Amino acid sequence: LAPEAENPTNPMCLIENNPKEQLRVNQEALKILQSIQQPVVVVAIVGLYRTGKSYLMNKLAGKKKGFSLGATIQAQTMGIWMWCLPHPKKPDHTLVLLDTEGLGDVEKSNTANDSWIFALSILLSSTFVYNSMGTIDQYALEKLQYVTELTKRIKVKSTPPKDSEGEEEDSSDFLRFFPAFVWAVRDFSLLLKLNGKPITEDEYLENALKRKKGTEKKLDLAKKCIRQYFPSRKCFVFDRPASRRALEELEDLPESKLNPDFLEQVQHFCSYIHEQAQAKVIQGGHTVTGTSLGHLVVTYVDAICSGSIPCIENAVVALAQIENTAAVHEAITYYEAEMGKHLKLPTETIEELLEAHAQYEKEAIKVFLARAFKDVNHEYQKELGTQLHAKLLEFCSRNEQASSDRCQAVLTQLFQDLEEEIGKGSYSVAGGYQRFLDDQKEKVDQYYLVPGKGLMVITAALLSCLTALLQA
Ligand SMILES: Nc1nc2c(ncn2[C@@H]2O[C@H](COP(=O)(O)OP(=O)(O)O)[C@@H](O)[C@H]2O)c(=O)[nH]1
Ligand SMILES: [Mg+2]
Repeated sequence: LAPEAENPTNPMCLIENNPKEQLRVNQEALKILQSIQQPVVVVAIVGLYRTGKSYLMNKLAGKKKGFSLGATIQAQTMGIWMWCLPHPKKPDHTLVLLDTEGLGDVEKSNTANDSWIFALSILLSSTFVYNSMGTIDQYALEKLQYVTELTKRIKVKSTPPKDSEGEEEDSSDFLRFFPAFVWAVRDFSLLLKLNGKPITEDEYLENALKRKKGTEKKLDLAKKCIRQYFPSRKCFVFDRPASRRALEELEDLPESKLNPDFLEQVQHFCSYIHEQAQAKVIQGGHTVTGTSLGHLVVTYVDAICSGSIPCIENAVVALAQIENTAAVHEAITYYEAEMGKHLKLPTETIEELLEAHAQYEKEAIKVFLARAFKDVNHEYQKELGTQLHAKLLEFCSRNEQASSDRCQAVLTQLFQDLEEEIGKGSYSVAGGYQRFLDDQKEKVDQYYLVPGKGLMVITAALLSCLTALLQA
């Protein structure tokens, strides 16, 4: 099991939004997020405070308690809360729930940042849930005003398109990287009917998003923006979960005390999200892990705090730099480990080393390509090539060294006897020199026969050893 699957975390504030302050990334939460190497399915929920968002997110987590509900929220930090859980349906994926706290709450959060919280929720999620109470009416659409400001809050490209049709192009660009959109309508009290005929929840939403004669321009724009930015749309309606008095203590109520229709609707919603919500993917089709989601959080919040508009392209470029550097490192580490494991130094021939290099170089490049993305002009792949070549040279010199060391050791052992004889003066007698030459030849022959000496058989070591003996 991956560590993240073993240790589901508790909800933590990831991006803090305190009154009169700038947005701030909570470093502790960031660390936890960045330790997750699995792909992430990111579900964010946004909507006015006290509309049952946290309650619904706890249902998605499959837990009775988790994100604090309205009644207990007083002491909590406002902003975007994060909860990382093993995905209940997708093995090797982590489900990241992002709950927003305090939207529209003038007392406890910095409402000037509300539209940034809204934009960040879109930028970071792969499924974006908009939660509202009652029906999808004028009021609910008005509260979705942030969606009409999105072009002021999110930039897709670092340079604006030059042609006059810029705006149109911009919105088509927008939607390619936007999350799937889900509208959750709570305490829904209408019958799902249109002109007397039963309709689905999705049809209800689509009908509400249609242009209608006589609607305010602002509302029309909100509808148009939702239709344009979110090509994938779903709607879920929920009955009121319990009697008015029971609502306060909803999270402690046994299921038997809840409206069975509500329970079924929650069940339906949860299985849809668990089965259909996709892992987050960014430009270039690269799947986002907890680690890279953490980088995105930092890049976007930094951009906002420095007074600029978060730009998807810039964030992806920054992410690619980090990921591709890591991919080079991972590939080199792989190459070194495999060479170390399979290659016994010194090798008998240089070909042996080169063959191993060719094989593990190929595999290392595969390791690199599996992780790298947006490697413009193969810049990082070239860097990997350079580093692999340097590693090869390093292995060659280690091979030579290992061979030299081995030869040296063999020689030392073989010639030990000779040196002892010389020391004793055994050859300083008549015919001694011839005997010395014979013994020496025998040792040299033996030396050549010892296996595993590698490339450096005729070594400087042997020559110097012989010279030394002659001088002795
Ligand atoms: N009327 C109603 N109240 C709910 C619903 N879900 C939860 N609540 C209650 O509404 C209060 C606020 O819920 P909470 O999930 O904290 O709302 P949030 O501020 O949007 O996150 C709590 O007392 C919940 O028990 C719902 O579907 N309808
Ligand atoms: Mg809440």
